[in-house]
Amino acid sequence: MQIDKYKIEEHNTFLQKDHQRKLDFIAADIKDISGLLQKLIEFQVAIPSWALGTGGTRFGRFSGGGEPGNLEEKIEDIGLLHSLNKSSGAISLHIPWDIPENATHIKALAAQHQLKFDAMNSNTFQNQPGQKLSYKFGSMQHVDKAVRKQAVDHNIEVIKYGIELGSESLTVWLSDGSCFPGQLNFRKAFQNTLESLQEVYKALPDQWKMFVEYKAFEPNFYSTTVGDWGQSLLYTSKLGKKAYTLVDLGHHLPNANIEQIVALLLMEGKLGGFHFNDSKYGDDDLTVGSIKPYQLFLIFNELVEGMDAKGMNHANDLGWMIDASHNVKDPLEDLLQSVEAIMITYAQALLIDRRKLSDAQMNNDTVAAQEILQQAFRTDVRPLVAEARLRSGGALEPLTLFRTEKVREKLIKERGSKTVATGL
Ligand code: AFD
Ligand code: MN
Ligand code: MN
Repeated sequence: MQIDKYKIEEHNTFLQKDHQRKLDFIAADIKDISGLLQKLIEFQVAIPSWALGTGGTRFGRFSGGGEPGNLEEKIEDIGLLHSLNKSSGAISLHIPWDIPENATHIKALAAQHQLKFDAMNSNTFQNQPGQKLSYKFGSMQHVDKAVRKQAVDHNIEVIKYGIELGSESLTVWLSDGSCFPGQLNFRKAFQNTLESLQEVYKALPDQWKMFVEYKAFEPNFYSTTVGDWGQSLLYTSKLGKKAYTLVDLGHHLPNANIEQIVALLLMEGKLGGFHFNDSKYGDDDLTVGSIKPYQLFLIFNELVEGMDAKGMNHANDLGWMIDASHNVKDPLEDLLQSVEAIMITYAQALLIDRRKLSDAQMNNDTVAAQEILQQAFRTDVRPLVAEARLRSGGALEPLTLFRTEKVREKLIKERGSKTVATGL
């Protein structure tokens, strides 16, 4: 389903006066408001094709109904989100969960919804029906060369799908590792994985990037073969210029200083992109900004500062994507909240007085440095984000409109209440 343009206009007209009052209030304190709004307008966050259905745990799954049953319906759902917030103009596909059988048709459908194809994701953490060899003991790290080759071939196939769709990056997340001490020779596992990644790297088209995602634990509980940013950086450094480290916010051990990791990867030119989510305990895949909004702000502070220092384009030079799971919320509502949280945080980071912060650092003025950061963090930038949306043709309050338009009810009517989207 789609939301008619006039519904968005009606909604905006109704809220306009109130919005303008709030915008005028904050605009009075901002020097280059049109420059700032332009950055917000350009910033797009990709939605993963696996986040449109209800997630689950190993204990159960409680479907919410009206879930997309195929790739076309997933594209329609993201198109709907994008028409509301104008900030989610890209889709990230997971193969084989979402094989584009007819690439021309899928490309045209996405273009109709103004969506681009972001990173392609491979899957060697599950066995697929009809698959010859098992990934039970790993894929790219496997002791058996035939299993490693199967994983490499799969990744090369994913690249081929991506080329057909106009994607320009591949994300490799490996669940490889071991569950018990002694199970694995760490050095051999690393070498095998490196060799496998090198094979895939060779198949990358020139302008493509390869993202190597790390994760501390799970599904393996003793060791993970790409377990942290240091290990990912080792692989990507050895692979070459087109290989980058991908940071998923939920993939660190508790209290890791993610903002420092981000700053250093960026400095080394090795930060490729992000999987946004939030977590309390582990890889919880909760709504972005719902648990540690200040940490997210500190990360964006490093991103903006680090990208500006290198003259990078905020919108295009890194890959921005959500990676979340929705066990109890409506996935579409959750994604609207997540994108909003990212936009708010990005806007706050843009407000930081860089010169003053740098002076405070040079003078060892800890108190001033903290004040400068918190001044930006405590500013209510929601009217700025809403104004950027308004100027791009989106809704002032996407979530409100989603509810008043009864989108989920309509999707359930269209698709039924017992639908299951592909994914985890
Ligand atoms: C995993 C990883 C990785 C993977 C995704 C699949 O974060 O990004 O593609 O979830 O659902 O935890
Ligand atoms: Mn991820
Ligand atoms: Mn994850």
